[in-house]
Amino acid sequence: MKTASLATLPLILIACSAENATGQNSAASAEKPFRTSTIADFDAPWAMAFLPDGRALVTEKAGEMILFDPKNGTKIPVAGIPAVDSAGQGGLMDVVPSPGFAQDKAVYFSFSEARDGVKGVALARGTFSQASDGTTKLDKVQVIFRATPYVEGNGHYSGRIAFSPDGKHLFFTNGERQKFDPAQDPKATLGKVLRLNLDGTPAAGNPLAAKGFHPAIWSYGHRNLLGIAFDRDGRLWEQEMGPKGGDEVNLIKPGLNYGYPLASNGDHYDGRDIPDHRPGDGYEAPKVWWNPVISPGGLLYYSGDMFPEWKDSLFIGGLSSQSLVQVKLNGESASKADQWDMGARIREVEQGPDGALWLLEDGDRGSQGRLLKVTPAS
Ligand SMILES: [Ca+2]
Ligand SMILES: [Ca+2]
Repeated sequence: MKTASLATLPLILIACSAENATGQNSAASAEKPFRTSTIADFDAPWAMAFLPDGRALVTEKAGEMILFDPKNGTKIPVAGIPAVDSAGQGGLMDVVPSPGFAQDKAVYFSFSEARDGVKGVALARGTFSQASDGTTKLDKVQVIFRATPYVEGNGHYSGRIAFSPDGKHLFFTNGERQKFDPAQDPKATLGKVLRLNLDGTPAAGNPLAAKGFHPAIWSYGHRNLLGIAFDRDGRLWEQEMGPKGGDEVNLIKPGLNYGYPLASNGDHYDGRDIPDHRPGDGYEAPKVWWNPVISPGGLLYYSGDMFPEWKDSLFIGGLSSQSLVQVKLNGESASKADQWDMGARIREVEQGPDGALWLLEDGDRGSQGRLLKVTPAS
């Protein structure tokens, strides 16, 4: 016995080194505190959300919603999604189940649409059901809110959805559609965070309605808002794609003006200057900003147990930066933490029921649209 184990020991060591040299744990990924597993492949996915039973709804930009079961990899198309205008940045966008999904089976989703020659982002709601043969659909689909106004162009729709922690309100983001000034226009919902009732009507008590603003507006002066998330204390965090050199994470408070296009730590892509944020300018400055930009595509507030060291952090999917970005929160302040190279444009970050992190790659510019699961390295 003793002789045999001594003789095999060098071989075992050699085998281990070879596996490390050629396997998935490359030198670069070995620095990460997590391992990344490829779970599925989608066609230009945009968003995902877990249902209470552990399955997930995934949207694809061209207009498909898919019920995905991580246990067995089954994909079932969800019927009943209206026609979407999938051009440029537009398409089928966010999907989030109702806070009361276990009882009401309601699913909220956003998409871009063309009407009378102009385009905008719409918020819709339908009732989820699955027949005994497995087919799945949304019934009674209704558009419950439309951005104001619809304009020409295919950019900066935003369209992210988040429910308040008490489940009574829906926050919805409307991008400024690459038109700049609507972000400061009190009558337009473009470039705004909106607070709605669950039926899509403007919530009572919104902070600027009495001043003549559109009654849905909660905060303004935003550009392209591709993530909103509540933290454990009920604070609302938002990320937006800023202009050149001005990506932001903001703490959203009611009635405040976040400055775009009058203040930004970045500048216009055509080279025109935008005054930087400075104390006393009347605009809310970002808590964290990036130059060069990361191109934030999706935002998650991490509350799971699988990565205890990640608690009270925001995670951002980076598009042009092809990265997963961590921002640590401490009360009302935020600071940059890690930024890991993922080798693909990351569009969406979600937390699974067990606290694993799930990522969706964007399907554009060489990225494949894979669904990735992130779990601890050891
Ligand atoms: Ca999501
Ligand atoms: Ca500037």
